[in-house]
Amino acid sequence: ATSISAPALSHEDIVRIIPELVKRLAGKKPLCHNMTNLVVQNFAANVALAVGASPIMSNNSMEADDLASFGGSLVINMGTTTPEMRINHLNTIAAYNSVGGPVLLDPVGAGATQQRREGVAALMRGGYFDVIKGNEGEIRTVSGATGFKQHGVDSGASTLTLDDRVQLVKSVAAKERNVILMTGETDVVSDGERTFKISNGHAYLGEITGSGCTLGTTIASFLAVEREDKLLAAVTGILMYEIAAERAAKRESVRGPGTFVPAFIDELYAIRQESAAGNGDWVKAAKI
Ligand code: ATP
Ligand code: TZP
Ligand code: MG
Ligand code: MG
Repeated sequence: ATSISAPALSHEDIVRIIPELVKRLAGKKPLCHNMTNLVVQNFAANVALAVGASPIMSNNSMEADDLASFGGSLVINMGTTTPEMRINHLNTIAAYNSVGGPVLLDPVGAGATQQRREGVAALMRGGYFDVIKGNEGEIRTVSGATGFKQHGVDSGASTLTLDDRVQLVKSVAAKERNVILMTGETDVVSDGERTFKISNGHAYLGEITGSGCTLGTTIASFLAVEREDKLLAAVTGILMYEIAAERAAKRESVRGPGTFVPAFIDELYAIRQESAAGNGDWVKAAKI
């Protein structure tokens, strides 16, 4: 079986199951195929390695069938996309969809420009995404909302209450029949039936580029080894990522965003090693 079954995902399930899933990822080292933006290539590859996946950064859809046959997952990140890239994205999504390979979409900056609004709609018409993750402006755009504007890739201050965010995420997940994650200081994630609010993480994540993008790579890595319960894969990725950030920020050597990044990669690696050795105590820090 590819699923560690616990549909309710109670707090006890989380403490027991999540470290097991981190261990499983470490044991399987699945391929995580990233079609991501020009900013985060190296950071995303390092995060994939730290959590226990095998990254390949490839934007060439001519090799998509070969890559999809290796049993891994795909990240589509719109951060620095172009019209030609959209064709590569659509062809690669089709290759993964046809073999049942998991696909995650990060519609970076979706609410900022007409090109991006059209781009995200074209991708969603063109294929199935197991998980769509984004900040508030991005997920609002995915939901079809108009009449507000993102000023770039950052969300800016939230204009929705937490209850509004929960309702929106839940309804989009039910409509798209997938998992929707809206990130922020509190992350909201839902499969349309089960919805979680997660308030781990650290403010430094908002002060570095690529924290949203590399969270996507992390969740996709878990989707490669947990295909049945996509919400469990997403929650596992979020908790590993955010608890690693909390641990890194506490280190004496960390003085700001610059020193945070290498410490963060070290803590992702440490959590993987602890879990692989059967020590799942780290997950007790979960605020879910
Ligand atoms: P934005 O550019 O709007 O910041 P993003 O795509 O970079 O969006 P974020 O919403 O920053 O994504 O989320 C990335 C990760 O950082 C998530 O795990 C989120 O929970 C975490 N995060 C961001 N800001 C904070 C914060 N102030 N406190 C705790 N965690 C945070
Ligand atoms: N510009 C285009 S993509 C990108 C920037 C700065 C990275 C965005 O990364 P994140 O993870 O959404 O902060
Ligand atoms: Mg950001
Ligand atoms: Mg982002």
